[in-house]
Amino acid sequence: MRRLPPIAIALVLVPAVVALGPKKESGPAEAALDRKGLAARVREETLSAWRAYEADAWGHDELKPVSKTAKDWYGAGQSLLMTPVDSLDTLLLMGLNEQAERAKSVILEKLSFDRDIFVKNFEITIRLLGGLLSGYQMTGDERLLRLADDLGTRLLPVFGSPTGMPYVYVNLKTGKTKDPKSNPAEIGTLILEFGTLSKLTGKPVYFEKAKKALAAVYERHSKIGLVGEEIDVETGQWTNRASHIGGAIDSYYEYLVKCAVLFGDADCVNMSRESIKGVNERLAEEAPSGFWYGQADMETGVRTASEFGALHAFFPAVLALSGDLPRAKRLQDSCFKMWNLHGIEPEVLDYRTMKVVSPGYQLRPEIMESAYYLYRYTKDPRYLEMGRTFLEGLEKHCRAGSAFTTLKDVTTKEKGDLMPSYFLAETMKYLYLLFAPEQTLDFRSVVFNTEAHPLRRVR
Ligand code: DMJ
Repeated sequence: MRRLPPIAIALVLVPAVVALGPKKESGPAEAALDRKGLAARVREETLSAWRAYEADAWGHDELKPVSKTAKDWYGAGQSLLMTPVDSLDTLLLMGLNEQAERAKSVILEKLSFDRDIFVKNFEITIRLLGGLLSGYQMTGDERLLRLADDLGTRLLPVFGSPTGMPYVYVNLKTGKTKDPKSNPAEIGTLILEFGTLSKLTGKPVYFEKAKKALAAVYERHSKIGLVGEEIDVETGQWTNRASHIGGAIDSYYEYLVKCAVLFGDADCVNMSRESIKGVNERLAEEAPSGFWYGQADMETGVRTASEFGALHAFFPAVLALSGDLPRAKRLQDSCFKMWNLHGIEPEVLDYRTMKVVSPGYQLRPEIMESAYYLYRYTKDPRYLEMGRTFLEGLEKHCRAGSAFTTLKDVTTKEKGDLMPSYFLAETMKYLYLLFAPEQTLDFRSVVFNTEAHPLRRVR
């Protein structure tokens, strides 16, 4: 595998980006917490969940662990191997080499993108393109890069709208596109994967299309620096003015910051700085229950809701990465409060009343991701303790046979029946990396895509 320079070096070479990286704090001494034992426990749980996938859903997209059946996103016979592709780098990082080898083999033998199906560009990019690229960078197996290049080529027609912003769906065989009503997250969460593909293949078109799309959202921000929840990619008009940091917008902010870090792109440095400023000025809120980020009209700034949930919990990580540790720490404390209300976090909470608005838990990783970033930057053992609480909550409430399942309701703990591919890609990976020795993965030498696939800078 080609060794690539750590991001730390890139930051020195690109002074504009330096401001985005927080200084490492000298934190309190590590608590007497059995990190080694916890890392081993996460690894065991991952192995057992993977085995359940192998036993009951092998070759399919995802496992339904309660009914012990499988889910294929695009219908029977159309599996795109979401779980193997999403899990490959997690298995490698945990040293589960036999399982990683089987995942890689099934990908190389069975994964074909020559399919007459409309796929969701965003999901396919973050899970499959991201997974293939990190898999390639970790194994050096050129066949994974060829698959990524083939997929990238088939996704490219998605950018064919008058504004350059992608349609929601693209047909992998015909290149036809559909659904012009999209959102900042689905439009703006492509540049890490497409950009890395450009660098690895020497084809600039991927980076250019994704950057044009990202900039097209940014250019349409309101006078007060906010973006809305839905936009028509053909007209460029906002069709929903609700502004927040939750689903449909979330990873747009994440990728502005990470584009600056991974590529040292000066436009992304400016766009991310301005965007995070708008969010802090207009959406942050001090409430009796803590420090949160709510919802406002993107034009007027009038507050429209005080909702925060599992998806919003990515933001402490982004704040930390952008250099704002004080806000990151305070927000993570609020997230932890949200988790502890019912021993597992709800999809949405009203932080003014502290009542659950949407009661499901989709095995989401964001809160673990933020604990991991904060631990890496501060070395404060409180984040390890948080991680242990998250792991115990998962084991207590989400276990389904030897795997894990979503919950329909965190207040009753009624179970759903799905182990989404991001559970092994993200949730277990971030928990493992939180407890594992730092040399397992040099945090500063990679940028994680929004599906937790670690991407290395390519020169
Ligand atoms: C993942 O697919 C990604 O993290 C995405 O950005 C948001 N949703 C899920 C996890 O919750």
